[in-house]
Amino acid sequence: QNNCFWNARGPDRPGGRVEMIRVFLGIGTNLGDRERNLQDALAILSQKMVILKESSIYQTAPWGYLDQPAFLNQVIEAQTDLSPLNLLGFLKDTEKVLGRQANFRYGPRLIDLDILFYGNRIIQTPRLQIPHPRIAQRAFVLVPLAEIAPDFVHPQTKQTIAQLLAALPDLGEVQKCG
Ligand code: PH2
Ligand code: MG
Ligand code: MG
Repeated sequence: QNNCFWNARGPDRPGGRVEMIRVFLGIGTNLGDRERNLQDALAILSQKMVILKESSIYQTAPWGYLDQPAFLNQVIEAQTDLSPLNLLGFLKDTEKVLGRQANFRYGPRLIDLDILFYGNRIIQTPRLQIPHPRIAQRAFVLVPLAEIAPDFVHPQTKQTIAQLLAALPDLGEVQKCG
Protein backbone atom coordinates (compact mmCIF):
# COMPACT_ATOMS: atom_id res chain seq x y z
CA GLN A 1 0.00 0.00 0.00
CA ASN A 2 1.66 3.21 -1.05
CA ASN A 3 -1.09 5.48 0.23
CA CYS A 4 -1.77 5.32 3.91
CA PHE A 5 -4.87 7.52 3.58
CA TRP A 6 -6.67 5.18 1.18
CA ASN A 7 -9.53 4.35 3.49
CA ALA A 8 -9.76 7.56 5.46
CA ARG A 9 -13.03 9.42 5.55
CA GLY A 10 -13.52 13.08 6.15
CA PRO A 11 -16.65 15.21 6.42
CA ASP A 12 -15.99 16.65 3.00
CA ARG A 13 -14.77 13.56 1.21
CA PRO A 14 -16.91 10.67 2.29
CA GLY A 15 -15.10 7.52 1.31
CA GLY A 16 -12.23 9.49 -0.15
CA ARG A 17 -8.88 10.41 1.24
CA VAL A 18 -8.57 13.13 3.80
CA GLU A 19 -6.49 15.99 2.54
CA MET A 20 -5.24 18.42 5.14
CA ILE A 21 -5.03 21.96 3.84
CA ARG A 22 -2.91 24.71 5.35
CA VAL A 23 -5.03 27.75 6.01
CA PHE A 24 -4.46 31.20 7.46
CA LEU A 25 -7.27 32.84 9.40
CA GLY A 26 -7.59 36.43 10.55
CA ILE A 27 -9.30 37.13 13.86
CA GLY A 28 -10.55 40.55 14.97
CA THR A 29 -12.57 41.90 17.89
CA ASN A 30 -13.40 45.35 19.19
CA LEU A 31 -16.40 44.83 21.48
CA GLY A 32 -16.72 43.34 24.96
CA ASP A 33 -13.84 41.50 26.59
CA ARG A 34 -11.61 41.41 23.55
CA GLU A 35 -8.91 39.11 24.95
CA ARG A 36 -11.53 36.68 26.13
CA ASN A 37 -13.17 36.76 22.70
CA LEU A 38 -9.88 35.76 21.08
CA GLN A 39 -9.36 32.95 23.59
CA ASP A 40 -12.90 31.65 23.16
CA ALA A 41 -12.58 31.73 19.38
CA LEU A 42 -9.32 29.75 19.43
CA ALA A 43 -10.86 27.17 21.76
CA ILE A 44 -13.78 26.56 19.39
CA LEU A 45 -11.63 26.63 16.25
CA SER A 46 -9.28 24.02 17.70
CA GLN A 47 -12.18 21.57 17.91
CA LYS A 48 -12.22 21.28 14.10
CA MET A 49 -8.69 22.07 13.06
CA VAL A 50 -5.13 21.69 14.15
CA ILE A 51 -3.74 25.10 15.05
CA LEU A 52 -0.10 25.17 13.95
CA LYS A 53 0.89 28.74 14.72
CA GLU A 54 -0.58 31.75 16.49
CA SER A 55 0.72 35.26 15.98
CA SER A 56 1.04 37.65 18.86
CA ILE A 57 -2.02 39.73 19.66
CA TYR A 58 -1.94 43.25 18.22
CA GLN A 59 -3.96 46.28 19.16
CA THR A 60 -4.84 48.07 15.95
CA ALA A 61 -6.53 51.31 14.96
CA PRO A 62 -9.85 50.78 13.17
CA TRP A 63 -9.62 50.52 9.39
CA GLY A 64 -12.42 51.39 6.95
CA TYR A 65 -14.73 52.97 9.51
CA LEU A 66 -12.82 55.07 11.99
CA ASP A 67 -15.33 56.00 14.70
CA GLN A 68 -15.21 52.80 16.73
CA PRO A 69 -13.06 51.25 19.46
CA ALA A 70 -9.59 49.84 18.74
CA PHE A 71 -9.38 46.22 17.64
CA LEU A 72 -7.38 43.30 18.84
CA ASN A 73 -6.17 41.29 15.86
CA GLN A 74 -4.43 37.98 15.54
CA VAL A 75 -3.59 35.60 12.70
CA ILE A 76 -3.35 31.84 12.99
CA GLU A 77 -2.09 29.08 10.73
CA ALA A 78 -4.04 25.84 10.89
CA GLN A 79 -4.53 22.53 9.15
CA THR A 80 -8.02 21.41 8.26
CA ASP A 81 -9.87 18.90 6.12
CA LEU A 82 -12.90 21.19 5.78
CA SER A 83 -13.69 22.35 2.26
CA PRO A 84 -13.56 26.13 1.72
CA LEU A 85 -17.35 26.48 1.99
CA ASN A 86 -17.58 24.24 5.04
CA LEU A 87 -14.75 26.18 6.66
CA LEU A 88 -16.63 29.42 5.93
CA GLY A 89 -19.78 27.92 7.46
CA PHE A 90 -17.87 26.79 10.55
CA LEU A 91 -16.39 30.27 11.01
CA LYS A 92 -19.82 31.93 10.64
CA ASP A 93 -21.35 29.46 13.12
CA THR A 94 -18.52 30.15 15.56
CA GLU A 95 -19.07 33.93 15.26
CA LYS A 96 -22.73 33.35 16.12
CA VAL A 97 -21.99 31.05 19.05
CA LEU A 98 -19.67 33.72 20.47
CA GLY A 99 -22.47 36.28 20.24
CA ARG A 100 -21.76 38.32 17.14
CA GLN A 101 -24.69 40.49 16.06
CA ALA A 102 -25.26 41.72 12.53
CA ASN A 103 -23.83 45.18 11.90
CA PHE A 104 -22.87 47.52 9.07
CA ARG A 105 -19.86 46.97 6.83
CA TYR A 106 -16.53 47.54 8.61
CA GLY A 107 -18.47 48.37 11.82
CA PRO A 108 -17.73 47.17 15.34
CA ARG A 109 -17.90 43.46 16.04
CA LEU A 110 -17.49 41.07 18.96
CA ILE A 111 -15.61 38.61 16.79
CA ASP A 112 -14.69 38.40 13.13
CA LEU A 113 -13.21 35.23 11.66
CA ASP A 114 -11.91 35.56 8.11
CA ILE A 115 -10.27 33.09 5.75
CA LEU A 116 -7.11 34.80 4.49
CA PHE A 117 -5.60 31.90 2.53
CA TYR A 118 -6.75 28.36 1.82
CA GLY A 119 -3.58 26.69 0.66
CA ASN A 120 -2.77 28.20 -2.71
CA ARG A 121 -6.37 28.06 -3.87
CA ILE A 122 -7.93 31.00 -5.67
CA ILE A 123 -11.70 31.10 -5.26
CA GLN A 124 -13.86 33.86 -6.72
CA THR A 125 -17.54 33.41 -5.99
CA PRO A 126 -20.10 35.91 -4.67
CA ARG A 127 -20.11 34.12 -1.28
CA LEU A 128 -16.44 33.51 -0.90
CA GLN A 129 -13.29 35.19 -2.14
CA ILE A 130 -9.99 33.52 -1.35
CA PRO A 131 -7.38 34.90 -0.88
CA HIS A 132 -9.15 37.54 1.18
CA PRO A 133 -9.39 40.49 -1.25
CA ARG A 134 -8.07 43.20 1.10
CA ILE A 135 -4.98 41.54 2.61
CA ALA A 136 -2.52 43.82 0.81
CA GLN A 137 -4.13 47.02 2.17
CA ARG A 138 -4.36 45.98 5.80
CA ALA A 139 -1.54 46.36 8.29
CA PHE A 140 -3.72 44.68 10.91
CA VAL A 141 -3.50 41.51 8.80
CA LEU A 142 -0.03 41.81 7.27
CA VAL A 143 1.85 42.57 10.49
CA PRO A 144 0.64 39.47 12.40
CA LEU A 145 0.84 37.36 9.22
CA ALA A 146 4.44 38.44 8.62
CA GLU A 147 5.26 37.39 12.17
CA ILE A 148 4.28 33.74 11.53
CA ALA A 149 4.61 33.35 7.74
CA PRO A 150 6.86 36.01 6.15
CA ASP A 151 7.79 33.69 3.26
CA PHE A 152 4.30 32.56 2.32
CA VAL A 153 3.66 33.51 -1.31
CA HIS A 154 0.37 35.20 -2.18
CA PRO A 155 -1.04 32.97 -4.95
CA GLN A 156 -2.36 35.95 -6.96
CA THR A 157 0.31 38.63 -6.61
CA LYS A 158 3.16 36.08 -6.24
CA GLN A 159 4.70 38.32 -3.60
CA THR A 160 5.71 37.08 -0.18
CA ILE A 161 3.96 38.39 2.91
CA ALA A 162 7.15 40.21 3.86
CA GLN A 163 7.17 41.94 0.47
CA LEU A 164 3.50 42.90 0.74
CA LEU A 165 4.14 44.35 4.18
CA ALA A 166 7.19 46.29 2.97
CA ALA A 167 5.06 47.74 0.14
CA LEU A 168 2.32 48.98 2.46
CA PRO A 169 2.51 52.80 2.42
CA ASP A 170 1.12 53.34 5.90
CA LEU A 171 1.41 50.93 8.80
CA GLY A 172 -0.92 53.04 10.93
CA GLU A 173 -1.27 52.02 14.52
CA VAL A 174 -0.45 48.37 15.02
CA GLN A 175 0.95 47.65 18.43
CA LYS A 176 2.05 44.27 19.75
CA CYS A 177 0.41 43.48 23.08
CA GLY A 178 2.09 41.97 26.10
N1 PH2 B 1 -12.03 44.58 10.55
C1 PH2 B 1 -12.85 45.18 9.72
C2 PH2 B 1 -12.88 46.62 9.52
N2 PH2 B 1 -11.83 47.31 10.18
N3 PH2 B 1 -9.97 47.40 11.58
C3 PH2 B 1 -9.09 46.76 12.36
N4 PH2 B 1 -8.10 47.47 12.94
N5 PH2 B 1 -9.12 45.42 12.58
C4 PH2 B 1 -10.10 44.66 12.01
O1 PH2 B 1 -10.12 43.41 12.23
C5 PH2 B 1 -11.06 45.29 11.17
C6 PH2 B 1 -10.95 46.68 10.98
C7 PH2 B 1 -13.83 44.40 8.94
O2 PH2 B 1 -13.68 43.08 9.05
MG1 MG C 1 -12.91 41.06 8.46
MG1 MG D 1 -15.57 38.68 8.30
